[in-house]
Order: sequence, then structure tokens, then C-alpha cells
Amino acid sequence: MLLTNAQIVTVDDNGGYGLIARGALAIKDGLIDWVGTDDAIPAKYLDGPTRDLEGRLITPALIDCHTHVVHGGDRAVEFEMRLKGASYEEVARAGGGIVSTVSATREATIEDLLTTALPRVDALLAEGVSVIEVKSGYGLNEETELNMLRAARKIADHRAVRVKTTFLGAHAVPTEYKDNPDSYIDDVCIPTLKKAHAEGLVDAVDGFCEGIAFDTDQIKRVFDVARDLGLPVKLHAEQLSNIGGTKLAAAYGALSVDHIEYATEEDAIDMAKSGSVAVLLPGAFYTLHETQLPPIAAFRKHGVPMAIATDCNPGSSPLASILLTMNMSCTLFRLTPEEALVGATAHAARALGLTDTGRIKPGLRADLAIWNAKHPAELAYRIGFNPLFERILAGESTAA
Ligand code: DI6
Ligand code: FE
Repeated sequence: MLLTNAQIVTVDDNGGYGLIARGALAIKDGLIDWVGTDDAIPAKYLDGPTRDLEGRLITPALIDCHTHVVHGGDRAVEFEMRLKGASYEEVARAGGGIVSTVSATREATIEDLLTTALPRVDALLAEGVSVIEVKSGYGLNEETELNMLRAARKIADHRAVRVKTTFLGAHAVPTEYKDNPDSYIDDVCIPTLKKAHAEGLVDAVDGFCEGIAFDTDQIKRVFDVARDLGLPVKLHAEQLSNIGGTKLAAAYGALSVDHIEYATEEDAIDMAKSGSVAVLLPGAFYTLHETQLPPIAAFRKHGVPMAIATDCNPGSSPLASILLTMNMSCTLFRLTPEEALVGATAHAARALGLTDTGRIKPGLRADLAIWNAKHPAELAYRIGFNPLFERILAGESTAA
């Protein structure tokens, strides 16, 4: 299959658009076989099926590299309570907060978890997403953590999308262990990680390193097990304060460190050394009325790749739009539209350890998004407007 008459954002080695103004692209066996200018198409492709894209824009399909789309219940009432003046603690005392999501998730069957996740997934696919990472972390017991991951894996049986699953047992201390978080880590989280891995449910291991969650010693114990199992790690760190999570994650060669509003330039240097991606989550920044900006200048200065993601979750980021995430990363974090697009493609792939997608280059999967747009900045520029024309996953055109 040959796609002609398109503008192609390839994403180059330097993290730029790598724009081909009048481009063409050949797909063979689900992979990109050739990409170049319209006037240099090798003769061998001209005999096969050809589609004229009438000047549309082709980018790598988008990747949402940090989500919690699988969860029970919602927190709309809590949202309303907080806007009527209730504090986070009052909400928690009234049974709200993360604990309410844990209760709702524990009550849900795998089928329920799948059914409620699919509309959120559909919203992402409609905006050209080809890969979604999904975390556990609202079960906080063996049965429900496993069910969350099983439900996440089932998404790919029902939709044309790749799913990467992340074990986030160290997300919060469940009520029944509130006086003994160490015992939660050792007696529940770690054994559950081993079971989930044995069932083939884990692509990476995550944690929430924060005053209201787990400290670096506790996360370290989980990371040691991940290392023994040969699993890559990533970490929610420095979201509300700096307690050393980034340093720890970098020491374990983390694929990514996520949130990181309170990270320092030193943290950025550590991340540059470990090759960890900075995953920026403007939806949580926005929802929590955060004012501390992530150290973007330090990431640029030290060459830390920046990815962006929705963090789609029922509490701090009820956001199921990757295009709005791109817009927010520009408006709130002052990323350029180019950084936002590269952050939702090549760098997002890297944050998931994927080397076969995220750019347009011969040999990579033909995961493409085709847009009714004239310039790549349009994707981050409009708010609440979806210019997707078509999504192609491994060479197959899919109903978005
Ligand atoms: N950071 C967050 O912002 C979410 N999890 C995390 O580790 C919060 C999740 C929630 O409020 O349900
Ligand atoms: Fe998160």
C-alpha cells in the first residue's frame, strides 16, 4: 500500500518534526517499508494499491503512556464537594478520595472493569491513539490488582489498540493497612507482583513515591523485586513534594519518572544519565490547581526526553483526551507544539520501552494517524476539536 500526496511528520533523531512537505509512504506487512518525497517514489511501489491523501498530514499514531483507565466508580460527587469548599481531608472522611475508588474497584468484576474502561479507551482511539498504557493500583489486594490487569489486557481483545500493563500495587496504603504500610508492601504488594508476573500480566512496575503514599525505602523493596523478575520500572515521583523518588528511579534505570513538578535540576541530571523519560501530566496539574511547574528548562538543557500523557484517572486527572493533553502541555507547561507532538509519539514510546513504534521510519510498525490539518502545530492548538481523518494500526485502517 502506497500513501501519496501527504505532509509527513516523521519525528527525527533530534526530536523535531522531521517534516516532509510533499511526502509518500509505503507499507508492507504491517511495517513502514519506505518514506520519502512524492517525486522520489521507488518504481516497485507504483504497481500496487495507492491512496491519494489530498495533502493531509500524517504523523506517527499517538501514544498515551500513563493512564489509569481501568477503575471502578467515579468521583464526580467529590469534585462537586471540593468546589463547594470541602477540603481534601473532609472528602476523605466522607468516604471519598482514592479510598472510594478502591472500594468501587474491589466491588467490580473483570467484566465491569472492562466495560467501564472501554468508553475512555474509545475517546483516546478517536484521537489517533494506537498504544495505551494501563496501570493497576486501585485494588490494593491480590484479587483486585490481578483483575485490573486482566481487564486491561482484555481491552486489546475488544478494540484495535496495543495495551501495555503496569503493576502499581504501591499506589496507596489500603485502609486495612493504614497503620502498617511496610507490611502492606511486604505481605501484599510484593507477593501480588510475583503472582501477576507469573500470570504474564506485567510489562512494567510503578509506584507512588510521596508523603501520602510510599517512601523511597518502601519503593526500593518493590523495585528490587522488579529487578529480580527482569521487569523495567517507572515511578510517580515529586508530584506534591520532593522526597527523593526521582533519584531512586534513576538509580534503577527507570524507563520514566512521571509528574515531577517538584523535581530539581539535579534530578534532571540524574534522569539524563539514566536515560529516563520525563512524563509530564498536565491534566493532574490542572485538576489539582497546582502552581509548581516541572523543571522544563532543566530537562531541555540536559537532554531529558519529555513525554506527555493523560494520567486518565477518576480523581486527579479525569481526562480522556490526548489532544487536550497536548494543548495543556503547551499552554500550562510552555512546551512547544513540536515538543508536545514528539512527547505523545516518540518519547511516549520510549517511556514504555517500545522501540518498534512512535516514529515514521522504515522497519517500524505502520502505526499512523492521518489528520485533516495543514500544519502539525494544529494538533496542539485547537481546544475541543478533533481533526483525525483516519487511524492506521500495523498497516490496517481501523475505525477510530
Ligand atoms: N498520582 C495521582 O495524581 C493519582 N495517582 C497518583 O499516583 C491520583 C489518583 C486518584 O486520586 O485516584
Ligand atoms: Fe498516575
